[in-house]
Amino acid sequence: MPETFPSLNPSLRAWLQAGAAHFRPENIVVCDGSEAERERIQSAMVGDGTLIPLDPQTQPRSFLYRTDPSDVARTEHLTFICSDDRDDAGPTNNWMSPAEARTRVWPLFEGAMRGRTMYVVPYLLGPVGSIYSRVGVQITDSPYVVLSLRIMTRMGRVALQHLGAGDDFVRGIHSLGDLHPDRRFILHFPAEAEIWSIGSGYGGNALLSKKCHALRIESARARREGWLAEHMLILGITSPARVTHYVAAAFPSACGKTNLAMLVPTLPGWTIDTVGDDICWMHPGADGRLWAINPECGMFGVAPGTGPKTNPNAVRALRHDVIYTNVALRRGGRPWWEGLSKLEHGEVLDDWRGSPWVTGKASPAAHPNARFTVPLQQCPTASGTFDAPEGVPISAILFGGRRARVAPLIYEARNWAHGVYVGATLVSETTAAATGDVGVPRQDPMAMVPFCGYNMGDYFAHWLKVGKSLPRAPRIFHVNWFRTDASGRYLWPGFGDNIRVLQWIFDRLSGKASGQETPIGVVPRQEELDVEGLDLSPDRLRELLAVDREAWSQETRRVGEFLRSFGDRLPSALRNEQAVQVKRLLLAASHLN
Ligand code: GTP
Ligand code: SPV
Ligand code: MN
Repeated sequence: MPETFPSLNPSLRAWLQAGAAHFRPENIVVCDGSEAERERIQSAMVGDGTLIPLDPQTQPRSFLYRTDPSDVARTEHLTFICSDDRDDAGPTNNWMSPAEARTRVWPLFEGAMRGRTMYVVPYLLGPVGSIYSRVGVQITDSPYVVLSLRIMTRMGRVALQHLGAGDDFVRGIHSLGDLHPDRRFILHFPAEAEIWSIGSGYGGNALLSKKCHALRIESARARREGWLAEHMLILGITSPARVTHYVAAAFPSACGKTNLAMLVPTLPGWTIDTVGDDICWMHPGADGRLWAINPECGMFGVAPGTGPKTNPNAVRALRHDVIYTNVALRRGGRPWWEGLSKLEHGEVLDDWRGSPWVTGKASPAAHPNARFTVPLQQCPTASGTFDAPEGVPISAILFGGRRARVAPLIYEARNWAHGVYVGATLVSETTAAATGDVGVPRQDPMAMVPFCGYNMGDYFAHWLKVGKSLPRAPRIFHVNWFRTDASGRYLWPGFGDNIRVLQWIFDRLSGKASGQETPIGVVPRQEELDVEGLDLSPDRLRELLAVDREAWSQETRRVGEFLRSFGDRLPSALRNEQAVQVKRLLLAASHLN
């Protein structure tokens, strides 16, 4: 094992030396991000059977990776914020004292890399040359993580160039450990800008650049510095009149960000520009607007449900150079998942675990949280704006979730403070992106409950403060593509037809649509929504836009309890918004619109 890293800057070198002494790897590789390095790692993994090459004719340079069956999604109950004061983590985070982290978790790293290679992965979050970009260095003993980070981030030499002689980088240590859930921990030290992750090789648990760094660590830094690090897609939309607006949208995990970020509009003359599909950093600009960059340059997208009808742009992006995780495999080396294509009757596949699976079997062939990892530039609607150092100006922010009932298709907040209340009271049904029950409604403010690195009461206050400082703050909307009828069918077609909802947002921004006031905000008048060509009766449209007083009164009571859990950290402005909503609902007629 080499004792020095002659080419690296002294603070990085010292940290790596201390790490290597504790983890005791057999080899150390400092990654440069080159094509040759990628090929070396790939062929070693193909050689030892951990990476399965797909059909080179139809899936060039694409591979399947299977994770341990106990390690298939983020594990929020094993994810902790390690701050000195428990209150700084807040009621929505797990907390561990730094002292306990040292006695309980640090020893798990001792000798954890024995017999393995320790990869040192420098990465840049954000465009090259942007003043908003940040450097991280992840130590990992998983070659799959290295290949994934190479797609998700600007990795290697370019990151070291950004760092230069400086000390300002986020330190991430990651080891697969023994992959046992009892010895799995994902710890964050926001004050030290450090991440420790052990016992998982999956997604946000292991690609530390993503949720751990770009959200949990950076949200805490953003609060100190006056900007916002959010779980949002970034999308540019151009109307037939050639007006362009950029929007950012926060939906919880597996609730439609990647899909909305690359929709194929079903209305003629509209075009889109995919800037980001998961994470968004927004800074107040000199012009009084919020400017957004995507810290990532790849997508780690949900495979099931992605097909030529629902998301043709994703299917096109997946033509080559993809790493698939936990999808099924057709004989002949083509990947498959529920919603991709029709199988032949009686066709036998390997399921996500590698066991034989026959069409018609009740359990899915692909894991419900199976993913594709692919460079953003392979998305046909990514025009390169994601590389712009200054980012894009945001006209509207959307909050949304999966709600079978209650939440209408779209409504607009009355102003910024009300919009923060709408975001803070977001409810969505849980999905397979995290372990635990699926389909249970939960409070997920700004879709950030799993990702906020500090007390969310303070986070709400920060949102209010940022908005106050903006002369041209974005307008705030709430959307719900997932409302169902009595038989459980989606009322709204979704996907490409979501452009119809975006069109209403354009009409609100230009002043063309007056909408209709309700106690929860402004909803479209039925005639303001273009539903031409849809198989949608006026009754169903009415149901989609309905705001039911009884349902909303119950909802608002539950929301009140949730907000009270923040105690005196809850900003008084949100307490006021809550009181206003209660009052408006009391005064309203039972049929609100
Ligand atoms: P994360 O990567 O976990 O943060 O997820 P995401 O928010 O990017 O969700 P994604 O776009 O990958 O969608 C998750 C699931 O929701 C997929 O199975 C999609 O097919 C489905 N979905 C996305 N958009 C819509 C929509 O407009 N309508 C319906 N019915 N389903 C949708
Ligand atoms: C999410 O769960 O919101 C994701 C996938 O984007 S992961 O990277 O696993 O967090
Ligand atoms: Mn996500």
